[in-house]
Amino acid sequence: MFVRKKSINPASYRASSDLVPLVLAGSRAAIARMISRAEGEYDEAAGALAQLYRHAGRAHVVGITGVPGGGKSTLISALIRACSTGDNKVAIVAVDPSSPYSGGAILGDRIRMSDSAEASQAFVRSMATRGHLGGLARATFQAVDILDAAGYSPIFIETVGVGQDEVEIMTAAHTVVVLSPPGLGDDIQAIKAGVMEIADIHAVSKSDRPEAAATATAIRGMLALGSETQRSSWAPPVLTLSAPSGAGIDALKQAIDSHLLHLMESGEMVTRRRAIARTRILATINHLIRRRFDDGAETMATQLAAVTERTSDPSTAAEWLLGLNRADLA
Ligand SMILES: Nc1nc2c(ncn2[C@@H]2O[C@H](COP(=O)(O)OP(=O)(O)O)[C@@H](O)[C@H]2O)c(=O)[nH]1
Ligand SMILES: [Mg+2]
Repeated sequence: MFVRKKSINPASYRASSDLVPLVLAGSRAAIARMISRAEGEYDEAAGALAQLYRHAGRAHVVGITGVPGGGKSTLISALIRACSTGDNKVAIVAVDPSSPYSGGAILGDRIRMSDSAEASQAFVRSMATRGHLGGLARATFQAVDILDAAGYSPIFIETVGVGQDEVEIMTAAHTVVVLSPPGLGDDIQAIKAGVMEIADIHAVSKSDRPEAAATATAIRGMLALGSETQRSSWAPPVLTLSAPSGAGIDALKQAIDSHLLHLMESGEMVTRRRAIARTRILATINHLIRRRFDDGAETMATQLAAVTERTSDPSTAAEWLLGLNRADLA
């Protein structure tokens, strides 16, 4: 059922199980290799990933989402500097294909320019967003596990808040920051439909621009409308910031820390961990099923033809492919 996506050079290949102790010891090279194997869906890596999952669970996972160009990458660069204190090892997983982190190089330069030795130790990884069949969320979660097991915390995940995978990825974060640039106007409604309700913290970027205050007010107004249906005792704050000047960065860091404290003290962390586990199991089921019924699969090809020609229908075809009969579905 599993197809190995990449060929492996046996001479230089190090078994994934041998990488596990190296990842746990914090080897950057081993971490990078493990993430590539998760991304490439190497069958051989499955056992090692399962082991690493069991070692993970200590990191604070912070999702940062919002429209492209909103300032997420710039903000994360500033947050890394703010979070890289003492023994903290900070990591970033960028799922935004337009992100200037590509390969980590650009962000690495920005961080190096910051003259902070700790910040230059941050681990930056961009996930390949092409060629995944519902597997992007899964590979991203696994990358977070690997970094978590290696002792990184906080781990920031950057996604553009569109697409099902991106929203799904955010549901696996402990704290979600939705970043909105100023002057979105009616677009606020568009964001609201997608990611607004998953925000634990709202931030308006580019507060150096005059429209920033009005955007913050619009978001506060929207939150006030929805506050009656709020499920948590946490009221999402609305902050404004300007990452290049550093204005508002400390306040955002404090809000992120307060949210973690709130999750721990209120007991909501338990429910959230359960919700994350659920999302991950369902994402894996989705991924495995889609892989099994890839267009190339012969059984799928037959059903595709029948449904296209209307000699069958989508429900009958799906049930047949899953090996279900009507009685199972009752
Ligand atoms: N004026 C201003 N520009 C900003 C600010 N933050 C980011 N930018 C600019 O906005 C553009 C997009 O930023 P980027 O971080 O790549 O956005 P992303 O697509 O959300 O990751 C870049 O040209 C940044 O330099 C800010 O606080 N003020
Ligand atoms: Mg970006």
